[in-house]
Amino acid sequence: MTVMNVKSLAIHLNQAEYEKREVTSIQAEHPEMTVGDAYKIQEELVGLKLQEGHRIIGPKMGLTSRAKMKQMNVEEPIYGYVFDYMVVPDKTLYLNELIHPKVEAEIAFILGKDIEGPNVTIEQVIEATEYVAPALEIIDSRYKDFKFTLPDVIADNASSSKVFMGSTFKRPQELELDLVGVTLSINGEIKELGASAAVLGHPAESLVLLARMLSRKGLKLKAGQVILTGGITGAVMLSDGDVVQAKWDGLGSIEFTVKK
Ligand code: OOG
Ligand code: MG
Repeated sequence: MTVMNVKSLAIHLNQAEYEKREVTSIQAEHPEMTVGDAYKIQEELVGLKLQEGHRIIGPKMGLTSRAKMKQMNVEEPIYGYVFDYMVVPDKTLYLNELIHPKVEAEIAFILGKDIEGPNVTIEQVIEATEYVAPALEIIDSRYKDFKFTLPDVIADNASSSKVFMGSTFKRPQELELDLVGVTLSINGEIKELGASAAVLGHPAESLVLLARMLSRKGLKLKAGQVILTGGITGAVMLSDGDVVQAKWDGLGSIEFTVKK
């Protein structure tokens, strides 16, 4: 894939996000696109957003649980970036700002120290983590019908769209971090449930893997970043009027309403 292709595809995906417009699979038009090309497109897209004045909250991991891999038909964890403008300040999600949003329950890590290198351990991740907190991620793939290949979804910033942060912050040592039960309900009915071990056996493992992936590019996880570790269960499609509530054992709950 040429440098020109990489630049124009990043602009294409960025515009699709801002115009809330579905696009066709890039892979379908560029069968040659590799995972490496896709991360180059993502990097370019992140650069565009930074130029526009947006700030990175942190990188995020995606497709870290079997439930997510199965649902999306993609077999490999990926990363993307969450920006300041994606954080929802109140308790309402507006559909007119989105294409076809889904919600997923996650555990966020807030770092007190940098994490760097290909061989960090879970213990080092926990030691570098100031707090863990619950988060509901809203993913909104820019691709038609939410269908994509692995390179497609990487190029599209791992479907990043919005985030609701919870208000319960715990020190990582205060919880059995792999045994956090979670339920995700819509209009009072449980749609998905699971335990945090669904994320690579332990959600801190998600940061181990992220640090490894970033280290290949000479990058690291930085103190102050808020890092989403990936959906514990499958994601749930949202419609007008939905009242969404998720509960995490030991980490409180998050609730929001979906409006047109
Ligand atoms: C890709 C993003 C996945 C997660 O937590 O697994 C993700 C997608 O499913 O569209 O954010
Ligand atoms: Mg996610």
